[in-house]
Amino acid sequence: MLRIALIGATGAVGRECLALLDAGAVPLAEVVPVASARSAGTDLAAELDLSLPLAPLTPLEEWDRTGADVALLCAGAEISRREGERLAAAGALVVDNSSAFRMRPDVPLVVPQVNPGALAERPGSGLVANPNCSTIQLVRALQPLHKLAGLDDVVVATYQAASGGGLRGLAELGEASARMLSDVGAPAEPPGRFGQPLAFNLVPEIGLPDETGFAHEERKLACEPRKILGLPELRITATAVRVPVFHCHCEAVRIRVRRPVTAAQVEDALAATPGIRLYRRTDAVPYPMPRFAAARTEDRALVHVGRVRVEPDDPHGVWLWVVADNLWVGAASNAVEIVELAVKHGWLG
Ligand code: 11C
Repeated sequence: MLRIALIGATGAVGRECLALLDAGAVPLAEVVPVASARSAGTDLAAELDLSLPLAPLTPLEEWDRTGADVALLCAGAEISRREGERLAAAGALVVDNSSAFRMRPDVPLVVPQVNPGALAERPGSGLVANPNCSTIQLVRALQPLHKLAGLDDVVVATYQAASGGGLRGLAELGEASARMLSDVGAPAEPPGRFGQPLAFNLVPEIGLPDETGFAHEERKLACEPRKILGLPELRITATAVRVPVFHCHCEAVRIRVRRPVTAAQVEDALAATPGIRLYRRTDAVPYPMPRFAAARTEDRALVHVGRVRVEPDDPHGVWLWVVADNLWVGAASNAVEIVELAVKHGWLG
């Protein structure tokens, strides 16, 4: 029976983690929700209708940090950098949802459906990193193609939902959309969570650009899949765009594979992969869309893939359209599945 500390419990991903733990993902002695003092008074049990053994919401500033078997960090990279190693030193297995430790060689970066072997042993660092949301759905769709024909080169354009910017991002999109619908000529809202107004707009920069011009989200999409897939030489590049959609990230992916393939072979490989729902051109709903990929609990657990095409003049050129719930597949369920794997390996008492 585990004692889990959940840091960032009142945020968008923290709430999804609580829902998954409440559904019985792992045996629980207690979940200690931790958040900043700003969240004082939030009644998570009532708001989320939880029946798991939940301690009172504890302010981060007052939390004693001892006694947790697992610390789930969902409060952003700054807090992860401050708390992660300290919690690991206190004996917790730290599952970190931020970008703080992902590329460190002593920290496994894990998508349980893709590289569970990275967790064959408990890491000496005590840290396990959860990848970026847009990375997780991408590698889950890429892996069957890699097995089928070998990956050579990947180009991805993302269409990322407001929920990637947390509860504040969702609220900003909702409020600005309502304002514009009631007054189309209203002046643009000041830049908020997304750096630019998002309602009825597209923002082609997620995170800060570096000196090459690639934004932080694009750099994560280039680095993390190489580590997860164990392909350090893989050529992969991205353009990341924020779109005025509440939930689910979408990706248009162009993959150059090493051996020639047909669309039917690619579809069959994807259809045979657990956790992927394939949409064929002949299906009643012929492609996945963000409004529907998060509609029901069973949809939220899947990576939805459609628009499978092989270029008529190049049997190595494959295109996919990949949609997934970024808060669920892309964050909370991946983190909780890492904890499940640790339990299975007998690391947690
Ligand atoms: C977004 N992908 O949609 C980001 C959110 O590195 O875990 C998650 C950031 C991360 O804005």
